[in-house]
Amino acid sequence: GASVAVAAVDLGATSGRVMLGLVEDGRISLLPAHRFENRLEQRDGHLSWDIGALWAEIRHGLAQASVLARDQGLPGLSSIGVDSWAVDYGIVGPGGEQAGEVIAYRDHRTDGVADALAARVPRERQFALTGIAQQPFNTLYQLAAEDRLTGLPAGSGVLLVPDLVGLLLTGERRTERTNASTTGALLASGDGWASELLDAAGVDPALLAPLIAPGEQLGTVRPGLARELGIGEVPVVAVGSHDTASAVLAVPAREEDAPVAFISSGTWSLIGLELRAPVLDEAAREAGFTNEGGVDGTVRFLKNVSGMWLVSEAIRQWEEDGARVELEGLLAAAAHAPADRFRIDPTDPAFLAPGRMADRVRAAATVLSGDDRFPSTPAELVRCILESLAETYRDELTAACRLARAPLPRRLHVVGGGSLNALLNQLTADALGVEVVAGPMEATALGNVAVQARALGAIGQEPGGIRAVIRESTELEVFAPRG
Ligand code: LRH
Repeated sequence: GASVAVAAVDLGATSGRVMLGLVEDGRISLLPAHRFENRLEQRDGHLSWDIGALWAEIRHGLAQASVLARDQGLPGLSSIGVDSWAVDYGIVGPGGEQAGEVIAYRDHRTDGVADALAARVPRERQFALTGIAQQPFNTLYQLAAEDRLTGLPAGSGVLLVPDLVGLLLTGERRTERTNASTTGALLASGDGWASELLDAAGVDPALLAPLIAPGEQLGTVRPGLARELGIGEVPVVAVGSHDTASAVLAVPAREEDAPVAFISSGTWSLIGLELRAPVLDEAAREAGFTNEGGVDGTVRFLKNVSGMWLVSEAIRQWEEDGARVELEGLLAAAAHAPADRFRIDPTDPAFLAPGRMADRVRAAATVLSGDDRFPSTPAELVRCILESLAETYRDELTAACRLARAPLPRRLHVVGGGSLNALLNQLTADALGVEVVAGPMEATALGNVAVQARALGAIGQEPGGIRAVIRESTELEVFAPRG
């Protein structure tokens, strides 16, 4: 039997899952305990997440994971870790009760806020302090747009989504470091908050919970909840609670591949390099790069590119209009659509908001060749999106290497759900002229499990130890550049 079993709760923008991770003989296997949908909803006048519904799914998933662990002949779960998409937060009252909706980062409330804040703290200064790209949805700008912080009772707080789940599980309040970096208010050194920025945004630092690092124990599952779920008072361990931090930890690279080039491909495509130190110069800021905090003090120097969001939102439009569309068929058709006819810029913030995405992509497309004025069929539109993504990957990875003064890597690792997109992988290999290594697709859950397993002693502490286990645990597909 396996030596330890842990549960990874992984919440994405379109779906969530609770996975059972079994760790034995230097390998991890993942068993899905529960999968569920997640979606943006208009609530109280804002695009929001249904945290109540997610919490119900998480509870169900943890109970299931514990049953699965016992089915494997194990005593139950040895620990639990939680990750989710970055930047969003909930407000909690003194007793830990949720105060109002968790507003989603694609909501319009931050329109113009980054510019207003830049009038108080120049953009150059913000970047020099934090190393974080000034995207409209950074927590700092969401907090600056927040009208619910004044008049809160003493003892209230603000918690990022995975930390909010951690509070619900344990009653403890902490801010996990990797996700804290995405707020745009953490010092690039990681040594605490940039109080100058919190001041400028009108945020009382007392609202923020103390930091916790991946591998540290947050607490244990509250007794009443443990009984309800039948899981025991299991430890909850901080992991790379930013999904991208967990995903990049699970890139199956070798130590000698440094700096590791990656795309974490999901709703977003996060493309860049894993570095030892941030790149804080003006050229990096001007190019729109960010320095996110990783597990074990690594830095992800990357660019946010709209990824499968463009495709999934276009599909949502076609379905609203009564068509029946399914991704696999669409990709097969796109593979046969004529090449190099249309382009868009998938880094354009105009694609941030939801709604009528097929129309918006069509209107934004520039014509490279052919007589058509815009992509007309779904296959042409998807081909336009994927070719544009591949070209953007080439440009952004090249830029990342130039800015970090690193050579172009010999291979590019693509992890996450988007790594299943063979057409995109091949287009990427062709555009870059380097090998694309695809997988694992459940990188985020694997990274989450791996940090817990290491904290439990089931994975060694040596550098590269986690990645060696990941390489043993996954099947990869390699795409060689053509032409
Ligand atoms: C991906 C992700 C990404 C962030 C965005 C808000 O899920 O966490 O790293 O930039 O969501």
